[in-house]
Amino acid sequence: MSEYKLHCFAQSGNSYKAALMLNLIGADWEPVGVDFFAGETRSPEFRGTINEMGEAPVLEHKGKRLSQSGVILTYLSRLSGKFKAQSEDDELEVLRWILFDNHKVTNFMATHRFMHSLMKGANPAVVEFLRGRALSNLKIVDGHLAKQDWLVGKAPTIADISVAGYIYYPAEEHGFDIEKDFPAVHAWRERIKALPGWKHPYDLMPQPKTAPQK
Ligand SMILES: N[C@@H](CCC(=O)N[C@@H](CS)C(=O)NCC(=O)O)C(=O)O
Repeated sequence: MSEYKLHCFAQSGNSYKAALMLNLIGADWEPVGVDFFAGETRSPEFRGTINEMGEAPVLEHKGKRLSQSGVILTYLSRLSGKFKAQSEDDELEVLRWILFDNHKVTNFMATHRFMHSLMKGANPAVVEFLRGRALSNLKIVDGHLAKQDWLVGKAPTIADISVAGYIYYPAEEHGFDIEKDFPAVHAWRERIKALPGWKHPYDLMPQPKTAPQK
């Protein structure tokens, strides 16, 4: 039996943050597939036994069950000593970027991608609004990364892993030309890709039993 179990599914960039971290630190882990498109995260069973918040990822380790990718990343970084901030000030910076990621970068990129390419019948005005929000937040990240190689300090941290959750999915899914419109984000995602243990989300996590509707 593996040391860590991660409840996740291939299309989930939030799950990817945790899966990628597990792979980058060389952890002994296995995925437990979540049938998201069949509504598993909304089921009473999932909410009652796996995560009351109704979300993937969920990490199981030594009797603990953790959700929220930022919490999982922090936990794995503490245990492994890897991808940590190098000072107390940088620790706050890491937290600042993880919160910004959850609220602004991932939130809008993921919701836009879902409505743009993974569900049927989305309202075009809503999709356009989400696209604008995602673009303006990516621009902020691009501006920061034009000045430095990593989001915080001089080495990769869990802040980078968090913000990178959705940037490796195919362009036709998220709808952005990252290489052309966000060159600093593109160069940074190539740096992350070069880290030992990096894998694409579709090679790291299981496809749900039920396919997206679109
Ligand atoms: N802030 C959470 C977000 C998790 C999240 O939204 N997960 C999505 C999949 S990417 C989910 O499970 N959504 C379930 C639902 O909306 O029913 C995290 O970082 O873990």
